[in-house]
Order: sequence, then structure tokens, then C-alpha cells
Amino acid sequence: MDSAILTLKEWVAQSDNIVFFGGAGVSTESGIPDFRSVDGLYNQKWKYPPETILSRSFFDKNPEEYYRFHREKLVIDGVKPNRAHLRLAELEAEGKLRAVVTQNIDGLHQAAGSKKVLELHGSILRAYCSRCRKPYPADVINYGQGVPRCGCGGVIRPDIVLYEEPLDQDILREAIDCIRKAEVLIVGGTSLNVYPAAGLINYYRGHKLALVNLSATPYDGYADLVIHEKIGQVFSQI
Ligand code: CNA
Repeated sequence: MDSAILTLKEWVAQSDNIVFFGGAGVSTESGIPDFRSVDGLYNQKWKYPPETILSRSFFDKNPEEYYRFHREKLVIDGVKPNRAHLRLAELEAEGKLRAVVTQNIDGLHQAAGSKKVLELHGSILRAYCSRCRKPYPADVINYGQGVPRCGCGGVIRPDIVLYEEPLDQDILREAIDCIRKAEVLIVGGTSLNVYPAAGLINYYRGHKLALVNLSATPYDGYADLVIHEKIGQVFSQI
């Protein structure tokens, strides 16, 4: 076994205060493309960059185009949690992992059995009316044609944080609290480019910060351990 993975395995074995902070790279092995990898959404042909389509001003002005992208690119049928999601759920059940803090909106951590999941960017598995805030089942937005509307006339939207929108302050506070108190912080599958989420690492006070990401990140020099491998492969060994 690679010596960095062995060190991570030891940290995990010895701690009951692990926090995981992840992003889109956690779900690529489940078949969901991320944004910035070579085959990520950024490098696929689309009229606008994902960050434009997934912005509040775009959603308000072009809900039809937003929903075309949403249904074609964000909703992927038949996806299942991979070894990273499953091992994280196991570590929580074993009393070792305190929380998963995620930038993902796919619900795969919960599907794997994780209970404490702090979804910084919300979830495409929930929806609500943008005018009266009435909740709707996700099927209303994820399937079908055109722009889904509420009885009040408002556009039904996914319960995700669009670019230009603030994060939920309660979730953010809880995420900061977990990260600040963590003994081991594992950061995985995130390019650490999207703020304010990426800045959460700065709240970590310990000296067991492991970064598991295929490509280099701006925080590689800051971490105590850096592993540039597939996260599912790494988690199946720890
Ligand atoms: P990103 O900027 O696309 O970065 C993903 C990172 O993961 C890249 O640096 C890759 O090198 C790395 N990566 C890809 N596959 C693997 C793998 N198997 N193992 C290890 N590393 C891998 O995504 P971020 O999460 O950093 O950016 C934040 C955005 C992307 C958030 O707002 C998300 O909501 C959004 N997003 C989410 C999903 C999802 O919910 N699954 C999918 C696509 C985008």
C-alpha cells in the first residue's frame, strides 16, 4: 500500500473525531461528471458555462434553458453511491466520523447511509416554489418538460444554492464548527475553487489534514498529507 494511504489509514484507525469535506470528485466514480476535470461539465459543449447557467440571474431570466441543462446534466438516472460514499457512511456508523460536509447536490451520501450530511449547496432531491416557498417532490423539477410552476404561478425551483446566492447560514455555521473541532480533516474530490465553501479549510486547527484529489489544488502546500488518486480507490483501503 502507498505510504500516504497507509498514514491516512492509521489516522482514521486512531481517531473518533474525523470530518470529511468533499466535492464533485466524490461522485465521478458513480458516473456524475464534475465541473473541472477533462471530461467534466466545463469541457463539454454547451451554450453557456455551467457557472452561468447555475446562477440566480440566469435562472430568473432563462428558466427554460436552466431546466434543459438541469435535466440533461444534473439529473442522472440510476446513479449509486461508490466506495467513498459507502466507507464514509461506515465510518460514521462506527462512531469515528462526525460529519460529511459536502458541496455536492446529488444526495449520494444519504443514499449510502450517512446521517450527518451538511449540504452546503443544497440538493436536487428537494424543490420548492420560488414565490410562495411551498415544497414540492423533486420529480416535479427533475423530469418532464418546460418550466414547472406552482399553483400560485411561481416557478418551482430546486433547493440548491445557485451562484450569486448566499449559503444557508445555519449549515455554514455547523460546518465551520465541525471542521474547527475535528482531529482529522479529510478533504476530497474538490478543486477548492468555489468560495466560500473552499475557505472552510482555513477553520481547521489540527495537524492531520489529508487532501485526496486527482489533480493538484491551491491547498496542496497547506495539507499534512496529499494523495493524488481516485477517492473511491483510496477509501476502499482505509
Ligand atoms: P470541481 O471544481 O469540478 O472539482 C472536482 C475535483 O475533483 C477536481 O479537482 C478533480 O481533479 C477531482 N476529481 C474528479 N474525480 C475524482 C476522483 N475519482 N477522485 C478524486 N478526485 C477526483 O468540483 P468542486 O466540488 O470542487 O466544485 C464545487 C461545485 C461543483 C459545487 O458547487 C458543486 O455543487 C458542483 N457540482 C456538484 C456535482 C455533484 O453534486 N455530484 C457535480 C458537478 C458539479
